[in-house]
Amino acid sequence: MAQVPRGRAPEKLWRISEDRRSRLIIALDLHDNSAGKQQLIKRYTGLLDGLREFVVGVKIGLPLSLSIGFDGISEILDRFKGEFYMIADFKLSDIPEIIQVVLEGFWRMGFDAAIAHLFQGGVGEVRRSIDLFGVVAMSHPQAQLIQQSFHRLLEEAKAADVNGIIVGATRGQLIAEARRILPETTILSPGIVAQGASPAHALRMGGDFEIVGRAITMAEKPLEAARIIVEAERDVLYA
Ligand code: NUP
Repeated sequence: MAQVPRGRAPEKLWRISEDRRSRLIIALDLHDNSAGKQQLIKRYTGLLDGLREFVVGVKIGLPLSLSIGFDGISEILDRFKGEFYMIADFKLSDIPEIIQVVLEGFWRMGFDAAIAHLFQGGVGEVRRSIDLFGVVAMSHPQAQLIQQSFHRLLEEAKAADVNGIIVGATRGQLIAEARRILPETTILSPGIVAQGASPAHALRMGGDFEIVGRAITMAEKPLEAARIIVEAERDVLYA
């Protein structure tokens, strides 16, 4: 298995982003047991089909796994991994050996990247089969403990040579600080609209990509919601 070089920028994500002139990653946190699996998969693939024009990455975690199972996720990956950068967000926080095994499993499924915590230590020891993003600052207001360790986690991210970091869009000053300390690192920021940050705010503060879930997935017109966010991003990027 080819290994991802430590610290390398997530090339596929940047390439798709440049082609689409977008920095939007969708969080597909859909959890629904109201229909059969195949029906749900059809509904979700229909959503992604429609969003192709604006979205560059797809973030998948436990909610969707509970809804359609890992087999269902594999179907989605097989169909869309050529078109989107696929991120497994299970916020791994285990010993390095186990994280390594999990990354191999994700790689086999077709994921391009995974998100892991850094506070447990040892992420630098993990042999990577896919890109790895480390959580440095979370978006929710209760993330006090993590926030107190912000600079320490940035050091850990640097030492572990992760391929990018997660800094909540609700924490603009921390995005700016992360950009100052790690100028080359790719920064992904969740927390847009549903958690209070406005579209493109994270980019203005020095972030690179915006992760958006409910503001799109629960919108009456998801394509329209995605378009509004991407247009705000383009105003910042190509002004
Ligand atoms: O700090 C974080 N905040 C956050 O919301 C780190 C995350 N990975 N997320 C994820 O981003 C969260 O699990 C969800 O999938 C997404 C935000 O969704 P929404 O608030 O846009 O619906």
